[in-house]
Amino acid sequence: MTKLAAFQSEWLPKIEQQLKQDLAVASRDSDFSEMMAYAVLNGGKRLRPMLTLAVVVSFGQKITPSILKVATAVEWVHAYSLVHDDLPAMDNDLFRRGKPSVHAQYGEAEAILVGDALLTGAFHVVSSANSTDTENENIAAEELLLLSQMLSYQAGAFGMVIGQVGDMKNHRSEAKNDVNWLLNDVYAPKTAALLGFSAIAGSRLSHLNSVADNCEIAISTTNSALLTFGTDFGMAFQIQDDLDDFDQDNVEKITSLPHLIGIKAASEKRDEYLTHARQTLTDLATQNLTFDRTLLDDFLNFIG
Ligand code: GRG
Repeated sequence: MTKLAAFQSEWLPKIEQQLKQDLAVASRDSDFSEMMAYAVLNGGKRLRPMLTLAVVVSFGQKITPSILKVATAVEWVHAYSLVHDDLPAMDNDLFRRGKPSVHAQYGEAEAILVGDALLTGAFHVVSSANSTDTENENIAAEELLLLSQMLSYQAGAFGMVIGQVGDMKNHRSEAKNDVNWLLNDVYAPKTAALLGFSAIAGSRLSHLNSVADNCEIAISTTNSALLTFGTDFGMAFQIQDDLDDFDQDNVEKITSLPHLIGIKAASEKRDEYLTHARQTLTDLATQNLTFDRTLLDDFLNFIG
């Protein structure tokens, strides 16, 4: 069993439980809460919250109830993006994770509203992450504010949303369709930004109490290294997703990296991101004696 598999069997049920608990009271209307829960509790891998928690553990820190709650907020954002991405005006997908997509199940207007509520709800999750029964382990209010700011940056018009805008241009052939544009203006914001948030959130949450006995500049260097790690992981993850979906005969779908440069070159590009991410872990392990890279290495091995 890899370290990641053991970690997953311990933490996946806890992530699911946290999501379930928060979604049960997500709306004053129980039918609408049920729709929100349908969008989230349908078998996702929970890669993003798992990455946050894995980073915390890699720095030898304990996952407190507040940290677990913050880690799940990004899953609300991710779920909203999938609900809206499946809408007729976007990808028009009738199925998601093997079940009818939210608009197929409940209607288009409902799906728009479910997405809206999940996105706004994510910020409620972050801002109310502190648990009253573990007051001594609470996260400082300024830290929660900073994490909210980072999440909105990575999810919104500087991140995932603008990546989706790029993707739409791509489909309408308004885009330049060159490799750098696809990587930097579509893949990086659309997919890698949220994974970058997950990783830097884990780093920030691991260093909550260490400013006093560490140097602040070392902590901020570590935080940016984790942002880089999460972003590289996200880029490799997106390229792998494209390679898995690649269909040589489907000329309509000309918008992915393998279509632009072929399977071999796209695989090499994926490996470049993975190599860079491994180098980041090597640097972190050299600079930070408490850092154990094995769990994060397993995340990279999961891709290739
Ligand atoms: C609608 C604003 C807006 C954005 C949509 C995320 C996204 C942008 C679209 C989803 C389609 C897609 C192929 C995105 C690329 C990232 C990706 C591979 C998402 C799937 O993520 P997983 O594998 O999904 O983590 P699960 O189901 O495991 O949660």
